[in-house]
Amino acid sequence: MIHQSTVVCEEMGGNYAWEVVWGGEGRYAWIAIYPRPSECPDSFYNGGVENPRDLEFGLMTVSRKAGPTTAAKQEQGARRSSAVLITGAGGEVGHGLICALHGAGGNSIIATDLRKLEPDQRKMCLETFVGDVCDETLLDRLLAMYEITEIYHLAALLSTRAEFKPETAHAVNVGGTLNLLHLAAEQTRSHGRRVKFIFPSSIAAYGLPDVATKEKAGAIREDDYPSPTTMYGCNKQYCENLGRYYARWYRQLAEDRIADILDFRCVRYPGLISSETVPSGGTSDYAPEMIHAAASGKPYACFVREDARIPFMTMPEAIEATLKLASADASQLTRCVYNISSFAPTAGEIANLVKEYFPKAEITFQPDQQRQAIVDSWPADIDCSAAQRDWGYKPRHTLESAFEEYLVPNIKARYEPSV
Ligand code: AKB
Repeated sequence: MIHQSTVVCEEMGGNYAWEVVWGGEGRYAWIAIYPRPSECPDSFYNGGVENPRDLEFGLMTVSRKAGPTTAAKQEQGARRSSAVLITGAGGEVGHGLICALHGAGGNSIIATDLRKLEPDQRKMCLETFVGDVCDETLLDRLLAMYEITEIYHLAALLSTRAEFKPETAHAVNVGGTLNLLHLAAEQTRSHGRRVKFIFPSSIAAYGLPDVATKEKAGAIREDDYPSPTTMYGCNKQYCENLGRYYARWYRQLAEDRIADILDFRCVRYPGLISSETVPSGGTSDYAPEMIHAAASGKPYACFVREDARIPFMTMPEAIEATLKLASADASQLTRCVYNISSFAPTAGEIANLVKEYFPKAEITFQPDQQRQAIVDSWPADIDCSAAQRDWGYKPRHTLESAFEEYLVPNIKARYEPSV
């Protein structure tokens, strides 16, 4: 039996066409709510009502209730295919993650980004969506078609870019994450399997007050120095807490609360260096920029001092570690947030190695005081012992082996004309 009319949905703040799907269990029914009647997909359940007769009166108010009936669940499951969602998939990490998940087989990937993904990336996905994580209609469209079991929420404005548009950064970095956490929780509620939410945080979540403290602190632990000085860092720090809240305490006073509704796991990335892609918008970008400039025969003016030190790792290591955390046994995880990093060189040490491999490299140091101050507020090194203990994280490279085995061969192949 199908009804169509208009309801005001409290949590979605507007008028929507609706359809009733009888769950077949006494007075319980599911309603489906769509943005516009013309866009009604086949299956899109948003909530339940205890007395379906109430729905026969056209304009009314509903709010989300307990999980779907068995019959509704079966009907829904039969119509939507399950998928892993990657947001911000067009960025550096997304690029590597799509390849790795696709390569591992068995993953149906759906991906979103502000821009259309490259054709080779699109081929590895079941479907790709161009749009903003702040756009709830986009997220609703995804849910109309897919049952999401795992989310890698990568979309973010990085530390340098965020300082030019802090409010926009907040809207994307926090608002977008909130949307995705809500989506994940509602997915668990709808299909009954706890959604895994993998969130990349950053060393930007730390804030050391001055260079002397930074030097003295050495390798710091996850809970040390939690007062970031950048909008991006504040956003990451807060979203780590939001993730923890959704995982453990979401709607803690509601009668129909589902305990531990999300499986939220987070890594704090150091600066990342890829041989495939050149980053933009970050403050740790000087390391990859220096190497790519040298390989492509361009001079490079480094925007931090020679003695500036922060932790780094290669992109393949970051992807490998992210997937390792994602597949770790939940019972072994003693925390939500983990440091990971492989080496912690100064900018001068990176430049010296670049010059060994590319003797013609022209590298100068022309520090930008503001960007330098951001790097000075980030730790010189981080302690990864929690990740090692709980899920077996192990760095693969030293700075030297990263150059010798990964960066130099791949970057040379990328920039040197093939003969
Ligand atoms: C940035 O520089 O903003 C990022 C980061 C360290 O998270 N690469």
